[in-house]
Amino acid sequence: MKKLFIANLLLMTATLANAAGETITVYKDRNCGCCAAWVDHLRESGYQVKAVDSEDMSAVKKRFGVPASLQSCHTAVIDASGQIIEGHVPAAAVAKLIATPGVKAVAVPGMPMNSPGMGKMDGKLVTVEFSGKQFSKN
Ligand SMILES: [Cu+2]
Repeated sequence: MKKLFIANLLLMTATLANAAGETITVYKDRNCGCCAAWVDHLRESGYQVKAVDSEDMSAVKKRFGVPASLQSCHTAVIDASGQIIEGHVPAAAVAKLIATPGVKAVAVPGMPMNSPGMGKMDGKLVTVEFSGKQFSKN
């Protein structure tokens, strides 16, 4: 029993350490203030972020296959896994995504005021998979 507990603890520590070291590339318009605020949120949460200013965000969304109904301001890619993050997805949902390799892409559509980079979180922010299925609530 105790052994199992320690094994779980080690696994958790490894997962957290992994998440913290992860590099994420964020594509955004240079004039997008809430995109920059989301980049800060990721950095504060321990991610390495490479922010790339793009002149043509609709081309970026096309390239990564973001469904029109789920689009937001910025589009990001977890470098190691190629998983895609559309919009103001909270760091907790990003960590869950990294821990769930079977899910290829998640989104917070639009620019909800209860999302990081937009406003104060209230525990009701829903992150969805590109299929539309709920992935996380933060
Ligand atoms: Cu935004």
